[in-house]
Amino acid sequence: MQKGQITKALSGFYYVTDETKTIYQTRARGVFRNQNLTPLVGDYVEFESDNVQEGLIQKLLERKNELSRPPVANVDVGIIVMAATDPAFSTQLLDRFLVMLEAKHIIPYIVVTKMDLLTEAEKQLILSYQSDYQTIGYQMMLMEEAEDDRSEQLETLFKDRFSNQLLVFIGQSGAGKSTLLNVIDPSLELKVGETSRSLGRGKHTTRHVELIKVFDSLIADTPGFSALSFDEIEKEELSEYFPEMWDRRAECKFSGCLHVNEPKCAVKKAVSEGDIPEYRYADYVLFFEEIQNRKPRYKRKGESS
Ligand SMILES: Nc1nc2c(ncn2[C@@H]2O[C@H](COP(=O)(O)OP(=O)(O)O)[C@@H](O)[C@H]2O)c(=O)[nH]1
Ligand SMILES: [Mg+2]
Ligand SMILES: [Zn+2]
Repeated sequence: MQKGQITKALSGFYYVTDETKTIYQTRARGVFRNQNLTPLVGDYVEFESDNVQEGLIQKLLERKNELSRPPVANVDVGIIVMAATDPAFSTQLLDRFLVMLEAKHIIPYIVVTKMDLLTEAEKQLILSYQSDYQTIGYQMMLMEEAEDDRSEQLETLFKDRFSNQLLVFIGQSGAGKSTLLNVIDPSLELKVGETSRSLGRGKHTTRHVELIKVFDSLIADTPGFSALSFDEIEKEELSEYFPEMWDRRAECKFSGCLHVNEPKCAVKKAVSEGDIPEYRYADYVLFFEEIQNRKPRYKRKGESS
């Protein structure tokens, strides 16, 4: 049995790349369909093949995580692209992305674009956010204006931090994702200023997902998280996805403290003393209420009652 990773899915074929970087065109065993299992790009698989044109995937290995939009498994890093302005910088949107990545055990990395459009005073505000988020433990890179510096900055980032990682790009339309990817790999020739579901290389059908190799990383060619609701998160687990709150939970009076209405709460104390920014806590409460008020879900197939 051979082992590899699915790096592209197209028209019922799965392209599996093995350790030697050889790509095999394979199909999935019929048994997956009966078990309601769909191989995803990013899956590690066992397959059998006599030649690169034909092969059969026999087994899907366990997934670390999976996204539905784009349909990708085993994502390591989520690069959140946030514009400093146009569209306006929003800590609430950033916190939403961060929670979604944390819940999937994907390491967030924040890149702020359009710094060149800011006044000095506006720059100071972004720098204060950078300091807040780095204190929590998140990396936040502010993009230099000059094209040359940018590509150097990004090449270093990719080679030092993202080697052998599977990445997805996340961010609002207009945030600068395509622009950024073009700087990282000019051969992508992505159109900028266009709203498109895909990052835009080649012909796309809805069944087409491909991992693009950039330096030693793989990038999913479709931006992640088009839906921004917390459907899969329960309110009791939400504080796990705010690292600065999770770290303080042992100091709360009540075990299982949700940091909302409880007295002697270490999180609320940290907010009042300025150790946790008020906007972070406000977003926590907002998301908490969103989860609490969401409509009961219809039971999914396979869920017991
Ligand atoms: N001034 C400035 N404009 C930028 C920057 N990055 C992207 N843009 C512009 O923002 C618009 C949207 O960029 P695009 O890459 O298409 O965003 P996407 O929707 O996230 O892929 C385009 O007009 C880009 O030229 C930047 O760092 N500075
Ligand atoms: Mg784009
Ligand atoms: Zn608490």
